[in-house]
Amino acid sequence: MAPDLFQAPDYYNLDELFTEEHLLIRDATREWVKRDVSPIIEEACQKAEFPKSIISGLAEIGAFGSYIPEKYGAAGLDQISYGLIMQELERGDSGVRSTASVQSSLVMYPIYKYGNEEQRNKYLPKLASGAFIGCFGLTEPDHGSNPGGMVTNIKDMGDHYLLNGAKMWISNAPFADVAVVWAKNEVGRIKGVLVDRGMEGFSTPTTHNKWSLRASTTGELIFDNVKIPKENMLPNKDGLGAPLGCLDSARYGIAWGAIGAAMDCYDTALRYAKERIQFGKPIASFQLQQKKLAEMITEITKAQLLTWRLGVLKNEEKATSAQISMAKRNNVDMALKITREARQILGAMGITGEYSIMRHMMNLESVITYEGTHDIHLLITGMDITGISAFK
Ligand code: TGC
Ligand code: FAD
Repeated sequence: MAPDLFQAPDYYNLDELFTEEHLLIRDATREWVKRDVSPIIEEACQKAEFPKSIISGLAEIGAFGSYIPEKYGAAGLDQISYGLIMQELERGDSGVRSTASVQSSLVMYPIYKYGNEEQRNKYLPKLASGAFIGCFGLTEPDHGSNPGGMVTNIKDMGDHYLLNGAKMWISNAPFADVAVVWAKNEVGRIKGVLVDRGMEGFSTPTTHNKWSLRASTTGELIFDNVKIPKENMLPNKDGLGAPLGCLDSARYGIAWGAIGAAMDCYDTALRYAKERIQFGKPIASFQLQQKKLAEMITEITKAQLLTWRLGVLKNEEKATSAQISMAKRNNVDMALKITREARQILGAMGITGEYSIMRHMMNLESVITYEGTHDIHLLITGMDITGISAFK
């Protein structure tokens, strides 16, 4: 793979909107990605392997539970710092960002928000340090966009619960130490339970043959009469709003992450266009190529501004779920379109693993689907502005 020469575009001087701490955190993550992710990520993707060697580095840069308080071993940062970390990780690869966002927003967040103090103390320090990897089981074979229809169920057996059912498409499932699993109780109320690796009747087969997000391992969670100790239930929130609250946090991180992937493709295409000579001139001198590049930087800049504002609202605890949906949908779509244009600028070279563009493009096909599909987020905006749900 070509050396990582990434230079981040900042067309509207957005750096002036960030604090010194934000910039330090972002630059440290950027450097870490250049040093520890870029040299190995292409091979990991080709082999369809999550590079476990980066887990300790992710923990050291504070990517696991960035905004969870320091007393639980995490970094205790603000929401913009979390977003900037996600941006830089996804600049390297969406699969790397996925691992950090699942760990932070889908595993540590529910334990912190919905768990009790014993559960926080038991799991959060291990998750923050990377000693434990977690996963989040919401999607089922027959319930993707409609998680409220889930059939995975939990029965109160007196001194324990019995868990039955299956989850599908679960990031990090095959090697996760703990799974945050959503299941219905006897009266159909959705509850969150912590399922530890090794519990009898719990298995996690790997999902093979993915063309997308190959550096992130995906699998199933299968529960066959799994005995769940009573202390493993998350006590402080139930109902569909509980998992959806975690998704708000993860979708927010993805909105930032997608900008990273887009910036990487734009930067690669710009450099290539200035160096590649055809008809005796750099291809960057041709108006059609300039149009592509000019439109890319315009879209990236709009997404940066949207997302910075969302970060400010998030810090003030004022960001709504619908605002987060708009940013996730807009930014992932923007990034995917940029990967396609950037790929064309590189001609045949664009399809090779020598450059990151095709890898980003394939990754983003998952990102536009998971955490709520492109169309579901549009309908969430529609519901918010009309007051009418298209789902009912
Ligand atoms: P609806 O009736 O609208 O809502 C049910 C309850 O939930 C509340 N709620 C939310 N709470 C917090 N955050 C949100 N974003 C919320 N949206 C809704 C709502 O107020 C209500 O509460 P209550 O107290 O009245 O019961 O629910 P619905 O069944 O009509 O469905 C709405 C819909 C379609 C928007 C929702 O189900 C949805 O978002 N579907 C998409 C599913 C999804 O995003 N799945 C993601 C799985 S995890 C994943 O993909 C991880 S990828 C990991 C990686 O990065 O690798
Ligand atoms: P479906 O819900 O079957 O949707 C298929 C199509 O129908 C989509 O285009 C959708 O937009 C459209 N559609 C559905 N309903 C409507 C409607 N009402 N109106 C209009 N159009 C509609 N899940 C987890 O729980 N944990 C994870 O860690 C996780 N990781 C993932 C990793 C990867 C690589 C992938 C690809 C997925 C992951 N998912 C995970 C699952 C993901 O969240 C779901 O794939 C997603 O929510 C969509 O569900 P589905 O694939 O079943 O599609």
